Amino acid sequence: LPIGVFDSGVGGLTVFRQLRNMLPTENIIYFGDSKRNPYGPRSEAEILQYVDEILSFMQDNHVKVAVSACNTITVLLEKLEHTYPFEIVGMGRGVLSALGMTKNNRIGVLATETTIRSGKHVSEVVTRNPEVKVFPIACPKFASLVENEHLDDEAIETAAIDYISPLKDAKVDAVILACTHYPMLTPVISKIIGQAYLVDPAEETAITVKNLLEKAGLLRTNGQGYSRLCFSANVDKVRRIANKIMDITNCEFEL
Ligand code: DGN
Repeated sequence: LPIGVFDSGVGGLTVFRQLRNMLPTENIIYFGDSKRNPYGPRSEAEILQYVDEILSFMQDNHVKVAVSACNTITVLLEKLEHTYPFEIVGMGRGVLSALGMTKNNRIGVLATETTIRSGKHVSEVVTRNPEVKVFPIACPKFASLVENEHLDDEAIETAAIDYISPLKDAKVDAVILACTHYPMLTPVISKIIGQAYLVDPAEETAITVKNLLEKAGLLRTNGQGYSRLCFSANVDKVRRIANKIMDITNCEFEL
């Protein structure tokens, strides 16, 4: 049985690539809602309806676990009304990594508006260590720019300067990339902010999935994993973006 991975678009590919590195024998089915993204500015009710549709698709494909490779969806998961015959793993928050890396107790969080509004990253940091000062920044333009292939050009740099400069001024030395699109922007973000450590929560999320499957006795232990990457629109564009950020052998892209 495959692992299901889903996002509003291409962002979840940064989680997919971690899962594939960590679990190369697993089959993975990915769904990206490229027709209806970005989800960030949409209402909660709308996002929840789309997520239910995606999870039904995952159920039809008999996944053994589904991974919400999207922070915006993850903060809403507890509000889902329907239940499914598999566990749904949300994005890790990256808080322990950030706390482990910061030396000056100043941490930045970059995410969509919905994720920032939820306040979850800030409250987890402060609960764990009240001494730390957190600087949350919503980056409404980032996900759409990435979906439109602006990974390393002037358009993304202009947007990034607006969002990242306040973090540089605040002298944060660790930044949580709390939207799965953002690890694709690591070079641009680093260029603006300088030395700060960038946390990609995809790694801890992949570890959670691995532990869960191991415990349930559901790990596939041999063979070469095969991946199907399904998108609701723009498959050619998506394949180009995927090809920029990872090795796409053994991946089939479909509409
Ligand atoms: N990649 C999504 C996230 O991690 O929040 C955001 C995508 C979007 O629809 N804005």
